[in-house]
Amino acid sequence: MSKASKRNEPLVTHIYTADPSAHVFDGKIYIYPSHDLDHEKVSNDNGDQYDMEDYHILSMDGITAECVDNGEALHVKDVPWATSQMWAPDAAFKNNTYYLYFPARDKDGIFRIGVATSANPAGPFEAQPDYIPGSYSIDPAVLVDEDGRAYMYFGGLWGGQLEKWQTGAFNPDGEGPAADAPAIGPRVAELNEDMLTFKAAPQEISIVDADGKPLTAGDENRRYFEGPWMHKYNGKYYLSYSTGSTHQIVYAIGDSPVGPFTFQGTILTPVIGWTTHHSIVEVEGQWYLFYHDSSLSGGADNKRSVKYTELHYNADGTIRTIDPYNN
Ligand code: FUB
Repeated sequence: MSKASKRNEPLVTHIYTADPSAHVFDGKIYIYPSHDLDHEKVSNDNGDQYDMEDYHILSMDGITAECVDNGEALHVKDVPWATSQMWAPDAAFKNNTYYLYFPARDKDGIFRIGVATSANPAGPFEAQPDYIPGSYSIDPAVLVDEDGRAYMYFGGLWGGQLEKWQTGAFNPDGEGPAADAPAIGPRVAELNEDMLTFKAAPQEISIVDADGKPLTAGDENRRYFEGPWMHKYNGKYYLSYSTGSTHQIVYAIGDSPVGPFTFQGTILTPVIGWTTHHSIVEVEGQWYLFYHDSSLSGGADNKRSVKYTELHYNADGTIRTIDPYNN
């Protein structure tokens, strides 16, 4: 007998899942999560505890339908350039092909972003022999815009190594800016028609306050940390992301897919566990937030579970803040 999926409850309980990127492909909901392993690893600011090896893609025939685990879709051993830490992925559809984008450490321990392809949204996926040239850091999220142009948003501080790329080259000793200096922004790169390569070097995105001033590195309640997501609503571009150390999902709005974006407010208040990561998708006219927390594992940071809840806009296009334990 199939089990109905419910708001704010783990979508699957037989494995731990995190970092959900949800899409509707061919009328069905597909969720591309990280697959947290049920093992003990040293926990530190470098993210060594997130020692994932493969991806399992989840799918649902409708928002209340049973959530199905489609099995292993890609394993690190089948990615020629990658060695470890298969972190938050995303997927896109174009050229009659499904593309799975994922970060992992290369042979030098540097995070890069790879692509794997499939004719089936649930996989299995076949990895390209090398990572995307010019890619770095973590947490890719891809928007295929209404005009067919595709953009990848990515980047993460601390374990995600974004501080080490401020000059455009990898500096293993790179540190974040001073608290009163502009914060490091996420990156955006337009993808070529092949969806496998960048059109040009990634650009840093500017996130500004209501007065047009860049958010500062010390403004930890608002500045970018990791986990970007891009969606469009009423012709505007909504960039949402995690603030990491202050554990919120927040958002900023812009008129162009590459920004600048003006900070708006909080979408999701802190969840159980250190990380918070999300995606936003419209299913049959209703918007949903997919997110994760560590409730199922009793709070273990590296054993998370994917959930969803409804997301609502106000008449002015702002998003109503969600308290995941009281909605
Ligand atoms: O799952 C590993 C990392 O934790 C992700 O890449 C981050 O966004 C955070 O959720």
